[in-house]
Amino acid sequence: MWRSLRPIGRSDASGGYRRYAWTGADADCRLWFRMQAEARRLNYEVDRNGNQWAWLGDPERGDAVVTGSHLDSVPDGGAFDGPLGVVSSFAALDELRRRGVTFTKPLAITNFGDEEGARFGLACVGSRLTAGKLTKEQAYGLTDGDGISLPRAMEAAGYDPEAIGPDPERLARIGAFVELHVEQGRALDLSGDRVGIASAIWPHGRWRFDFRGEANHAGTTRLVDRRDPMLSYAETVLAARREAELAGAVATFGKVAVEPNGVNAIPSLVRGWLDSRAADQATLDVVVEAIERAARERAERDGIDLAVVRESFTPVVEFEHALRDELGKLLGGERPVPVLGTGAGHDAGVLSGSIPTAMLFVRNPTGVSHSPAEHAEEDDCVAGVTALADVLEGLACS
Ligand code: HGY
Ligand code: MN
Ligand code: MN
Repeated sequence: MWRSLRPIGRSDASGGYRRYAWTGADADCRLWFRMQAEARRLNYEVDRNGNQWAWLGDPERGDAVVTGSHLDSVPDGGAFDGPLGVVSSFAALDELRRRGVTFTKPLAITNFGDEEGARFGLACVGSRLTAGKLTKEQAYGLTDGDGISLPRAMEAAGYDPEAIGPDPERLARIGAFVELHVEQGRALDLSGDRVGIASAIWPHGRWRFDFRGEANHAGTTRLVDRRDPMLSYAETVLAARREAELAGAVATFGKVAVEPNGVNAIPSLVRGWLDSRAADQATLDVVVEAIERAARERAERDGIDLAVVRESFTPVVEFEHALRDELGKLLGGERPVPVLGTGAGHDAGVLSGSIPTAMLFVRNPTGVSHSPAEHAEEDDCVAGVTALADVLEGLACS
């Protein structure tokens, strides 16, 4: 299964993945999902928001146990972030069939669309729409770097954007959603465990900083006559690191767009995207406000107009304790399974306000993620499948 998914959307140049929402690579991933579902004689469907579902049993019975993750990636992302959860879900079902269990509840495997927000800038679009945390109007306002809107992209991929919107009936039929994900950190590597359980997700967001200056000749314009937005941007990037360090938070400018982007032209516009996260909302607010203040002070000095737009935000998630502890009981062996927080967002986090959700993490020996170097060892991945099978058996076969 893993080998058949691996080549899809992989860049030969970087070895990373470019599986962006509603592109050809995304379509190929979706076809892969459908084939896996049909090969297992599961009832395949796509919901109004383009999320894929593979059902065992009749969803109308309700109280379904659902597992899955996402197949899309960040630019040049790794092979495991998302796909490990989807592949492990199918493998866990295969394991449960080998065990000969009897399901007493409906079971579904899902692929939530556009979790990374790499193309349209908003994280977890598929699950946010389903949970009613993103309205149809807001979704229609999303555009990619080429100015293609989300609805146009969905249409081009053969999906009807008119249908998108909240799906409370679907969520009402789910009793629990468990997402297995490669750990994006080294807590399990440091503790020597193969598998962990999530406790919480840090609040996190994405802010776009637009620094507008004045285009001019790089060779003939005196320094005193310049209104160079690149200086304000550079100062802001350094301020972001300073403020994050002071507050014990994280802040990253990982994406920048320059107009006209010519070597010998002072830019007219520099757009920088800030990703910032902290253990609690108050700290995150302090950090982002301090970064914006530093940006405004420098922009003032440089004669630059600054606009800051919050493009994505996810409040703190505390996973439901009952389900979290149920997983601990189902997996507890001679030593308890570690319970750990994370700074990474997930569909399970977005859905946690609507239905009981939980997460399983699989050891990542280097902690590296959102990089072609992301890796998990096969025996740890197999341990993840076994743990997921144990959890699904405990929840859906009791
Ligand atoms: O950015 C995140 O935390 C997740 O990978 N979408
Ligand atoms: Mn990710
Ligand atoms: Mn992910």
